Amino acid sequence: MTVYFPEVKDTVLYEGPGSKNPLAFKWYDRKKEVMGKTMEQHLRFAVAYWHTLKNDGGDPFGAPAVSRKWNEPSDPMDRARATCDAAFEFFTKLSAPYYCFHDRDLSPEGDSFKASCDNLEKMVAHAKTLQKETGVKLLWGTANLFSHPRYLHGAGTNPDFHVFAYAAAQVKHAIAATKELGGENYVFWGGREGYETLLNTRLKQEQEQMAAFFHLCVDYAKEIGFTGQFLIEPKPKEPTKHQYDFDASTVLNFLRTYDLYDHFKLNLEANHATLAGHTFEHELAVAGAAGKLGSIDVNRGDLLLGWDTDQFPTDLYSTAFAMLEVLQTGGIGSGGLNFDSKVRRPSCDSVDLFYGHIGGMDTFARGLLIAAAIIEDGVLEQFKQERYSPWQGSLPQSVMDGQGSLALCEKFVLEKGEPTVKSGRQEYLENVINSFI
Ligand code: XUL
Ligand code: CO
Repeated sequence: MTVYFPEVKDTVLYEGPGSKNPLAFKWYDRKKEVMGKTMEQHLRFAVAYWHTLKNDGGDPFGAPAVSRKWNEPSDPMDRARATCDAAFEFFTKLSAPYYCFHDRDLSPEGDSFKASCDNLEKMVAHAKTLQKETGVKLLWGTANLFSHPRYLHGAGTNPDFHVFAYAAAQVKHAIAATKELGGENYVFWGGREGYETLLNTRLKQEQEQMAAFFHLCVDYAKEIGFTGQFLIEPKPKEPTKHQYDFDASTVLNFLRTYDLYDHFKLNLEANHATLAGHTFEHELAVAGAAGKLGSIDVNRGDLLLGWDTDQFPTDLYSTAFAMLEVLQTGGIGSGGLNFDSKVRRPSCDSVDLFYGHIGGMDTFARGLLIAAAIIEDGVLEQFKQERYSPWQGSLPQSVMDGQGSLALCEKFVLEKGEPTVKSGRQEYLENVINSFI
């Protein structure tokens, strides 16, 4: 059997914060209990097949820069099988419990639609065998409806019904593949579902088409008995200038408008949040408040660069704030933390893939510990309780219950006079957070 990562001899293990071993976890101790669940149960890490196995290091200015042993076979299906074998060796050595894939990462596009479907079916069978052998599970599957030139005007939002139908047919197979592999969720990221210029675009029609597309998917999942959670992944721009799934609020509004609300939750990505001008935790909080926090793509952007750099998460503040939202929402259910992250182009060795994931897993494990300590201490909750305590009176309650009136508020003000201005104590609270980090 070919070994694709000979530089990593054994499974990466937890050795504790004092370890100097770069191929060991310093914080991710998967069986450690935190607030009643193990770290593994809280974090549900997944490896992204596309970045980890398929990223060739090419960028708009340069050729593919990494050579991977699994890319050596010249026949596309042999290459796909070697890639899948390498993938499962990687997942196992990293002790990652889950992975995520697009249909076209797992299997190559064929000469016809039918040939592409046959390729996918063969690779699903291959992956299924490896899942059984290793115990690694599928967090979510998705369809790549954005790379092939046929989708250059979008998939579900395409002005040509022929392309819409092609995308629908492709997604049918991707959902079936996800079901076959026991996928716990299915993700829709609207790759080119947006527009470049209104000069050639019927915005309302495109959004209605997208909704119709989702309804077809909901019907199909019901028809075949796929019970995994459907997720939409918001992103404000890139590849199109205006993406219809701009951010969490926009997607929730879209789902309500088109009678799709009950069928979807959200998959929030850190770097997409920052591209939308939000913090990651803002997007998680918006989804959490609506009961729609489904899953998370963990990465980070670079605040000096305006695009989706998909870097591995290394910022403790960001992971602690993210895990605070996750814990306060009661967890992510069938979702997980998918590393939609890639190593930088100059990190051209296969072992760099391990360093990226180990760092990301440790940073989130530490973020979890910090968030749990803050919650257990109760300092933020006590502060908020005090801050909102004026809402506990009988008039505020009746306002909340829809029984108030402007006249009753006026009466209240006439009795109470001028409100006392109170500090939000932001700097104090930031100092408190630092004492946990
Ligand atoms: C693109 C992105 C995707 C989705 C899955 O920015 O994040 O990789 O996660 O299609
Ligand atoms: Co993503």
